[in-house]
Amino acid sequence: MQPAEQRDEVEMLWLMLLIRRFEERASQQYQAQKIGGFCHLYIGQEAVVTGAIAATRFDDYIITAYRDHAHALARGTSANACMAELFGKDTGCSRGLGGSMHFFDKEHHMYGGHAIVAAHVPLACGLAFACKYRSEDRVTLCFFGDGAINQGSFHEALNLAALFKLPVIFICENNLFAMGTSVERSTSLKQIIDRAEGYDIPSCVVDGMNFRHVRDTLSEVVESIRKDPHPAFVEARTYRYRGHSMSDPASYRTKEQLEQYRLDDPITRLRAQLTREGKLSNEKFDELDKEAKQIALESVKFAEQSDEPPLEKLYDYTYV
Ligand SMILES: Cc1ncc(C[n+]2csc(CCOP(=O)(O)OP(=O)(O)O)c2C)c(N)n1
Repeated sequence: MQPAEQRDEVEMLWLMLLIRRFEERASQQYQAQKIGGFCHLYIGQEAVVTGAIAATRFDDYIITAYRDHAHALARGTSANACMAELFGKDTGCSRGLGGSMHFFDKEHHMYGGHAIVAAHVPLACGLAFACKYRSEDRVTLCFFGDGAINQGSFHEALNLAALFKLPVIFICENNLFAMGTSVERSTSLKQIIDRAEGYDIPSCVVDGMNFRHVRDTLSEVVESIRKDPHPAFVEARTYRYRGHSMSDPASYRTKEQLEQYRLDDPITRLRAQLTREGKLSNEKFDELDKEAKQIALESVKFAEQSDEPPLEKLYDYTYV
């Protein structure tokens, strides 16, 4: 268990690189038809999950929607177990039975990976309720997209979280689109955080392209929750560079908008900050990037060489 302040920023930059290089490889393998089903990439949004992880302890719970590769990697699930899951192999973090949208790793307190929009928000309340019931000072981080905030389960969950004063942080990763629908077309509010105000839940907005801003803001939120359990809501303004999923050409947005966000890239930004402060040389950056690329490449080899789940296990995790 490492408190946030002790997490080295260079280590967190490396984590962002690992996430990016892993997903670039995943994209390549998807195109080569090694990965079946859906595959949603997080590229562009890396500062949100890494900032949140840097603000919390290892034993805090984390739960998210289907854009989940980064959350597992950030939490410490190995790239091998993640890539093997994408390949549907027995060595995957969900034993090859979950695929891209259902990463799960109890050992690292990562509770999924959920495909149904907003269905995991009440589950986050369950995790937080368990912590409060057991008098543990753990915080639950619940990530979801802007598309989730108009779902019934989201509202029911926020209401209960407020009533029961649950130690949960609802983190809306607002990447401006829910599939091809822009947030202005789907949400009646001008300010997403007003959703939280409706339930008397304190809220704030963070620059989701800026690792330090996410980490520092969330650190304060986490500290206040540990002292006195209560829910909080954070809107992280971010952007995904790729389409909604691998099969989406993203024709609903302009090239100019994409380029504008690329200029604000979270990896480039943290690299520049660290370089300016004399904490990172170009050589060190290249070394970190090379290592991240190597881990991603080796994860593909690992996944290729792993066995598929045996046929007799097909119904092992099926609930009727
Ligand atoms: C209840 C439900 N309705 C519809 C879908 C189909 N669907 C999959 S992703 C998605 C958009 C969600 O967008 P958002 O929550 O903003 O997350 P993002 O993809 O931007 O990360 C929809 C409508 C679903 N999975 N679940």
